[in-house]
Amino acid sequence: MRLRLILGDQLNEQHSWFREKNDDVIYLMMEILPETSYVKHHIQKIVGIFLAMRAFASKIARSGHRVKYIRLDDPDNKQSFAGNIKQIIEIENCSGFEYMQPDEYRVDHILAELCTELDISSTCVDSEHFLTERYELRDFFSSKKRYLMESFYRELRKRKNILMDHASPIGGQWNYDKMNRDAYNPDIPIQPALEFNNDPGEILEMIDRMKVSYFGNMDENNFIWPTTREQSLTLLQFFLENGLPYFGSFQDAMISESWSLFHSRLSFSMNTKMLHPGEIINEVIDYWSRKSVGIELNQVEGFIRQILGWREYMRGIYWTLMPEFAIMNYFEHHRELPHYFWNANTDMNCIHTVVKQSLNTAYAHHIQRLMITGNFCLLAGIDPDFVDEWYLGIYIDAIEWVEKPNTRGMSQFADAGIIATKPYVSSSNYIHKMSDYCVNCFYDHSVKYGTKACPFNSLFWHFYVRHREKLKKNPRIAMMYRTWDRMTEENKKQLLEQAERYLTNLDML
Ligand code: FAD
Ligand code: DLZ
Ligand code: SF4
Repeated sequence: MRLRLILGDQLNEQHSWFREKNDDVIYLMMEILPETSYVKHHIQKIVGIFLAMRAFASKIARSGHRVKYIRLDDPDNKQSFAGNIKQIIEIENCSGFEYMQPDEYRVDHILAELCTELDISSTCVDSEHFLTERYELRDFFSSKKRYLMESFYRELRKRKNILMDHASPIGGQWNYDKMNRDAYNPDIPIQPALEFNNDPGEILEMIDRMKVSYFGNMDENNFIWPTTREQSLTLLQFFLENGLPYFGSFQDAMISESWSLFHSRLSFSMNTKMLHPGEIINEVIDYWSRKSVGIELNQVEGFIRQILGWREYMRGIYWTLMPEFAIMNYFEHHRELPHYFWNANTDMNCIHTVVKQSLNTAYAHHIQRLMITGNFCLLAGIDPDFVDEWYLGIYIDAIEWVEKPNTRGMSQFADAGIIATKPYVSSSNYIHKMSDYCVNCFYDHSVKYGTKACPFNSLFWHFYVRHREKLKKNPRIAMMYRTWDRMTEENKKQLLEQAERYLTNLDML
């Protein structure tokens, strides 16, 4: 008998493991307390993973595979991967242990160590999910100075023949980002986000009974995220019809009335492997190729770049830089995360809106994560450990391999610029231009000092001034320092004093 482990984010029905039924194989899945508590999670994330795991186990069992599913409240649950695996090996008298390559460094180590303790053979196989190998990015950049996403993306476009016209990119350009920075145009209707109607009752009751600690809100009668491959495919179809036609143009737009605009919300389905990134790319190209649909190239390229480019790149960065990456803190920021990241009680309408939405849905789209909450944390000097913890806990799609490079790297610049060429910070100018948040804010986006001054304005300059030594050599920032140097001494003093007042009273904003 062989034992095959399936982790909570390895729900890949199309994996070659499942191609044939084998009486000699038991599949093991388990809900365990340490996985619910390595960080404090949003309730929807825990419910979503458990619902999807259970649906997956039932499905493979229905198709004839032998499955051992250990529930969180199972009296025989040893509450650890190693404990449960060893127990089942003994009960079933297994002669071999197999597992799919985990995506998280921590779990990779737990399982590698377990294998050294087992006295039966063990094998790690590919999860058959990603479009690149774990260390492909490291090898690709081994002779290069910088890890540029764009170079990796172009290489993958060529190698996989995606959006290519022989050796050239379709349309003549590799990247249409310059066309993808529009604020929302109210003439374009937004379809309400497609929500499913999954019953979370039994799992919610179990989570409470087992005293799992969590935060965030959810409708106790209805779990809206896809929990099966079929629902995920329905969401993909919904995105093709309603999101893709405008995806690129409005990917950086933010509006209060819509929590996902034209974004796909496919990250949870992909990160749990219910959907394969390659099939999403193929479906997008197929849909776009049907001439009658008439979708512009910039919408399609913008979307494919997120999946083929950013997603694969972030995974490669994670495996290249871990474990050192996990503790990087270039700016030596050490402030606590203000209370409003947990309850949305702040007068800053942008932070209030994004945090409230995140607490209600376990989701925020990319520019909300980067330019609202991430931007604020960087300007305010919050410790990246706390920022990481928050992002890893709150979002339904947050698995460390993709959360950490995005948070610590792209958003907090804690890696000193390995991922981002300059820190993603902005004053209220950008937020006012790309969103409607400032219109209903207690603070005035056009004011820099005084009681109504938008905190982003003075904190922006404070950030640049306090990190001048670390940033002044960056050619992309030189202009900022020239602008600062041209300001009057009185102006500079007022800005810095205003920022200091806000920093000493961060919890009051
Ligand atoms: P869409 O906008 O529809 O994009 C399509 C897909 O592209 C996404 O589903 C995702 O798989 C991929 N993608 C887009 N941007 C990125 C990116 N920067 N890195 C990797 N993949 C990307 N994404 C996660 O999946 N998990 C996380 O924990 C996570 N944490 C983040 C933290 C911060 C601070 C930031 C700035 C970004 C983070 N992202 C994370 C990236 C991105 O914000 C989400 O992938 C996206 O918002 C998911 O929503 P969507 O499926 O509607 O994406
Ligand atoms: C996120 C999560 C949670 C909440 N619970 C479980 C669990 O009980 N069992 C499990 O196998 N996986 C769970 N996961 C996902 C894992 O924490 C982890 O992120 C991935 O397996 C590592 O790639
Ligand atoms: Fe945010 Fe400032 Fe705009 Fe208020 S005025 S929404 S705090 S950027």
